[in-house]
Amino acid sequence: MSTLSRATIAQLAEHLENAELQAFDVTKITDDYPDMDWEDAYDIQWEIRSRKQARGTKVVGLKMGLTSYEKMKQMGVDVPVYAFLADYFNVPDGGTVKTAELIHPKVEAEIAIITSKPLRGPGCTVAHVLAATEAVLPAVEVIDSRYRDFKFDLKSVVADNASSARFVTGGNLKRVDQVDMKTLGVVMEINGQVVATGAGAAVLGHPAASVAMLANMLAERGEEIPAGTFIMTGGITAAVSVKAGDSVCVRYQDLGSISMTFV
Ligand code: 0L1
Ligand code: MG
Repeated sequence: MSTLSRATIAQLAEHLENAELQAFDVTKITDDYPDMDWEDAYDIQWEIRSRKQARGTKVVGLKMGLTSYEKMKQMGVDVPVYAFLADYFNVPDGGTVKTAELIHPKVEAEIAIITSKPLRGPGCTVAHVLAATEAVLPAVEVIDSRYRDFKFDLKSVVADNASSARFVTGGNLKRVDQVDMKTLGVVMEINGQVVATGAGAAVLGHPAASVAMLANMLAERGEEIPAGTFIMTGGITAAVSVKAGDSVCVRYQDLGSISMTFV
């Protein structure tokens, strides 16, 4: 049940989207709207999505966030969230990320999938996800909360499209039966130094569990995951801050590597 009026949802969506587009930080929106609920938070996120689509931006995928215990501990929260990926978030592998367009970027190593069939909850399980996975591929997310010093609560994060900002994908695409997503290892390097390591199981025990949760969360709004959807399943490690001049390379067991430079 929503608590905010349509006008307030529209105004908060504009406020947060402006912060994203113009790279300025804001205070968490629950400071002004302490009674807002989960439906309000997702209503604001979906309104941001509609604003972008009305301007011709394409939605090119979905993501889950806060799916690893390390990440939940880092941010002091305890429930995963979902968000959408816009076409202009995508940076080519080996490309540059412009820090002037961002506030305080951090990078996360993730495993992504592409679905072959629609997935609809409630009751979507790892088994359904594995049977509907066309391909597994690596992805690195650049998150950039619009909230000052990454100080937020979960509802504020959801409204802010779960800090989505940029992502890079590439590497080697594998069929689901060619990789074990659970034991798949990743090594993140910044300027040649290893800064984080992990395995797919960090993501809710299995990255496919994250996709199942996404289908079940979307079902609460009567939505499904369409066939052919690119989905980033969530950071395997805690997020690592980056600055202009940094080179990031993430090496994935069986899936190759992904790199980018921050300028
Ligand atoms: O992709 C993510 O895990 C982002 C979650 C949002 C919270 C954050 O900014 O860390
Ligand atoms: Mg992420």
